[in-house]
Amino acid sequence: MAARPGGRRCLALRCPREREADPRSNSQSPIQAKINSMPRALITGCTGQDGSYLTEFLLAKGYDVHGLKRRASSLNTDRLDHIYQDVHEAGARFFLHYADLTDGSSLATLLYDLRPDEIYNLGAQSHVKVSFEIPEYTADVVACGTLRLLEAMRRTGVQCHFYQASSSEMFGSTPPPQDEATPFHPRSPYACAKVFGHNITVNYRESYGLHASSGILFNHESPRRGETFVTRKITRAVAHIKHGLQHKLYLGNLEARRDWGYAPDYIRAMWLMLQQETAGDFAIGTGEAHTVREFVELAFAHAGLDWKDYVEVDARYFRPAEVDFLCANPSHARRVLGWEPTVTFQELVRIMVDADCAEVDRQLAGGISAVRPEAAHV
Ligand code: NAP
Ligand code: G4F
Repeated sequence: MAARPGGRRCLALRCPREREADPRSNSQSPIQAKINSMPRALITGCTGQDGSYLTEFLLAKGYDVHGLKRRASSLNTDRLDHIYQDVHEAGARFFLHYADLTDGSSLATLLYDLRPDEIYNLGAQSHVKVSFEIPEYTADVVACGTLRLLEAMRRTGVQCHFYQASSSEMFGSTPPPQDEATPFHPRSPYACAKVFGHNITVNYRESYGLHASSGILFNHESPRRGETFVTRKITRAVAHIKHGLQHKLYLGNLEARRDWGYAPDYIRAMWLMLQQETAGDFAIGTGEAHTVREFVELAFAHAGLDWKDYVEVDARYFRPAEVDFLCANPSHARRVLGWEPTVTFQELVRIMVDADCAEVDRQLAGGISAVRPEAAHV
C-alpha cells in the first residue's frame, strides 16, 4: 500500500486544526468541511468498559469517534447504545466499523480510509484466567494485534498519536510499588502478550519515530466492568443476594491485593498521554492496594449483609500462577500529566454496589425473576 503522508493535526479545542488536502474531498460543502475539521479518533475495543467511557469522553471534547467493532452473532454494543448515533442523522460524530485485531488488512484499510489523529488500542482478550485456556488466541489479539496496528500505521504513513493499553499484570511477581522502571515478570499468557505489546510499542517509537505511548494501567473498575472480573462478580452477587435471587458467591484467592481505581479517571489519563509533545510510558494507579477480601467485606456491608454468610472459596477460580500484589507508584503521571484519581476505594465499591442494586430493581420491575447464570467459571 502506498504511503500517504499527513501531518499531525492540532486538537480543535486547543488550536484550529487543518486537515491535509484530500483528493477525495474537493467538492466539500461548508458543513462537510466543518465536520472534517474535527479531530478524529479511532478506538479498538470501543464496545468494552474503557472503550465506552473513552467514546463518551472524546465525543464530549468535540472529536469524531470511529470505533472498531468485531463481528458477533448477536448485538454486543450494550455499553454504547445510549450514545449510538444513526449514521443517517445529520451531524453524526460516532461511527462503528467492522474490523478485527486478528485481521491486519482490515486495520490497514481503516487507517488508510480514516486517517485518524489519534488511535487508542484498547482491544484485547482481557481476562487473565481465560488466557490460560485460550493462550494462542490471547497472544494473537493482544500481542500480534498491537503489532498489526503499529505496522499499519507505519506502512500507511498516517501521522497520528498512538495509545497502547498496557497492563500492571506485566509486573506479575515483581514486588510493589511498581512504576515505569519496574522490571516485568509476567505470570499468565495474557501478561506475556501484554509485555510484547508494550515492548513493540516502545520499539516502533524508537525505530520509526512514531508518537506511540503506553499506559501501564492498574485495575480500574466501574458499573460497566465485565461481569466475570472479581469486583463486578462480587457487586452483582451482592445485589442478587440482597434481592433473594442468589444464595452463595463462590470466589478464588481472597488474599490477592490490587490497586483498584475508577475507570473514567483512567480514560482521562489515556487522553492526556496523547496530548503530550513527546510520547512515553506512564504507570496509572491510585497508589493504594486492598485485598479481594476487603472488597468483599465492604461490598456486602454496604448492602447491610455479612459476607461470611454467603461467600465460599472454590479452588476452580484459582489461577495456575497468581499475581499477589499490585500497587502503583503514579508519581511520573502526576508530575508530567497532572493526573490524579478522583474516586476512593470505598467510593468505588459503593458506586458499583448501588449500580448493580439499581439494575436488579429495574429488572425485577420488568418481571425478571431469575439470575442469569454465568456461562463460564472464571
Ligand atoms: P474489556 O471490557 O474486556 O474490553 C475489551 C474490548 O476488546 C472489547 O471491546 C472487545 O470486543 C474487544 N476485542 C476483543 N477481541 C478483539 C479482537 N479480536 N479484535 C478487536 N477487538 C477485540 O476490557 P477493558 O477493561 O475495557 O480494558 C481495555 C484495555 O485495557 C484492554 O486491552 C485491557 O487488556 C487493558 N487493561 C485493562 C485494565 C482494567 O483494569 N480494566 C487494566 C490494564 C489494562 P467485544 O465487546 O466484541 O468482546
Ligand atoms: O478481577 P480479576 O479477574 O482481574 P486481574 O486478573 O487483576 O486482571 C484485570 O486487571 C489487569 C490489570 O492489572 C488487566 F490488565 C486485566 O485485563 C484485567 O482487567 O482478578 C483480580 C484478583 C486476582 O488475583 C484473582 O485471582 O481477584 C482474584 N479472584 C479471586 N476470586 C478472582 C476470583 N478473580 C476472578 N475473575 N474471579 C474470581 O472468582
